[in-house]
Amino acid sequence: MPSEKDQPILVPILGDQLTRTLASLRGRTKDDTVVLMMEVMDEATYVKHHKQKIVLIFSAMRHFAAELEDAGWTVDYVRLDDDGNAGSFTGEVARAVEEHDPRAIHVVEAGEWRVQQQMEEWADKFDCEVEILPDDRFVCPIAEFREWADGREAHLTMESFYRDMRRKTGLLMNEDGKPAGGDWNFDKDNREPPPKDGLDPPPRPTFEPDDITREVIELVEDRFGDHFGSLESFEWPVTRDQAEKAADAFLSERLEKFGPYEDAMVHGQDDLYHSILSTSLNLGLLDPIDLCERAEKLYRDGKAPINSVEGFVRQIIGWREYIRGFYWYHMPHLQKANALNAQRGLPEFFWTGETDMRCLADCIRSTRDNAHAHHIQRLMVLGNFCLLAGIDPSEVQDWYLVVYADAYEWVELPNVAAMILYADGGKLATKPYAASGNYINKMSDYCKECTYSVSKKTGEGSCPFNSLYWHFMDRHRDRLESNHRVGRVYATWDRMGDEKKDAYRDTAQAFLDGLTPAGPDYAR
Ligand code: FAD
Ligand code: DLZ
Ligand code: SF4
Repeated sequence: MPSEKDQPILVPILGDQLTRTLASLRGRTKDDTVVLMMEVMDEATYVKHHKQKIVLIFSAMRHFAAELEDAGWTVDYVRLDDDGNAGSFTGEVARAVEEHDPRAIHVVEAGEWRVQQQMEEWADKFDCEVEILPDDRFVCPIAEFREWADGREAHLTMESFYRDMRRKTGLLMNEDGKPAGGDWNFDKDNREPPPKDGLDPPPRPTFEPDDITREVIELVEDRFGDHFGSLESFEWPVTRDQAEKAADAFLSERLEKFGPYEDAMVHGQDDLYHSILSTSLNLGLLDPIDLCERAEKLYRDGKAPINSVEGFVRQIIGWREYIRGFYWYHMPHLQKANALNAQRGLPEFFWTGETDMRCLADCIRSTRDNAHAHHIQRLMVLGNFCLLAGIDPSEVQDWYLVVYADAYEWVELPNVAAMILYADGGKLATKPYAASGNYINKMSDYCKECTYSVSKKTGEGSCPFNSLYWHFMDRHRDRLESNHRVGRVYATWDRMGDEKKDAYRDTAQAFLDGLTPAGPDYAR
């Protein structure tokens, strides 16, 4: 029997915990620690993730393990195809406990509720102490959000949370305690449509697959060839150095115009001025506060305007933190929320991209080719469609979790269930993000070459968003009419004659009846 002194601490590091300063590594000595990293079938298949997402996670994990080993850590790295791979986190921790006989397991809490449930069983399952540490890579600990949210459940507005995070971090705060630039929020300066002569953003840096990534690409083609998405090109940053290069390029080349064109959409231009840093942030390759401080410095040095810098900081210490807090506050019931009783199956074109609706086709193409679409495409094209068409939240949740390389349930689920589908009944959004074709036409160049006519409201060839919008408003009148932010829409509806109303209802119904549902096999 080895003495306790000889027994190591086992430190499992999950696929989205690739941070050298992770709480479970800090303060540990290399000679009495075994790091455990696990590629497991359960995680690769609980939904059929986009192929690029699996390549990204496995490749980033393998690079991170190599970095740790180079730095002198002992890493027990389990590859997907290793003999005896138990296929699950708990199964692999059990094998590691057997092999290394640790005196304790130190692990950082999981990003996802599902995985956290497994972790919480480890103390009973294994004959050693198990310590689950808070994930302090976020600004707002889960317990702090709970305290903030308790008692104000009906008014969990992002804006008041965001101001608290500004005060807490000191980001964009002046010495007198007032917000930099004289305002907390420059949202009104974040809504420029694309100019008529187009936009010309510098391309983001791309990263050629090295030997490690190429090996993973082969594995994924071989084992997950039937999953959604293209692997024709794979350009994601998979190491901290690459992620830093991507961040440098964003801050120096695209941040300036990030603010004004945050909500713009242009056919075939997939990135515009967005940072495309969510995959690196969520894997732990970039530190969110460091990124915000660098953006703030550019503002303080007069190199970037306040509407861009504030907009970017708001997305990260506002939305990203708020969404995470909201997830843990409302789990597990958020998964089943369906306040609008939406029952329709997800249309098959979400997987094939085969639709004449040019806006949707472009967003789905970008999603398939890049495992990415930018925020306003996810919200106001894809999300708006699912809301208006009444697609079952569980099918929409699966789709978003599968298709985006940055998708983990903690960030995907609140955005889908609460932000786009209003399935939580309005705890997150004060009103549904419902819009007709007008909005898409104003903020993009999609409509000018679409088969459908955005200016035609009903009947053959009319933009489906136009009739779906009124169909949605009409069928949810009971719930929405009393909402003061929506109520006046019904005054417009009531002014329409019966014939016009019926034309909207009939056009939308015919469109909905013509949709082919995808069925379950694409996602699970
Ligand atoms: P930028 O536009 O450059 O924004 C900067 C950063 O802010 C992002 O990298 C991200 O970390 C953060 N951010 C911005 N908006 C949000 C938000 N609403 N929630 C959380 N963080 C935000 N983001 C994910 O990381 N994973 C997801 O699975 C995901 N699913 C989404 C689903 C829907 C329906 C919607 C509407 C949004 C979703 N988002 C998700 C948020 C957002 O669309 C992406 O973070 C963003 O498009 C990533 O691209 P970017 O890095 O260029 O972001
Ligand atoms: C998404 C994913 C995939 C595809 N594969 C793994 C894996 O093999 N090993 C791993 O550690 N993590 C993986 N992940 C991420 C997890 O599913 C999960 O999202 C995070 O651990 C957050 O709880
Ligand atoms: Fe989309 Fe309608 Fe515009 Fe076509 S006309 S691109 S369907 S909003």
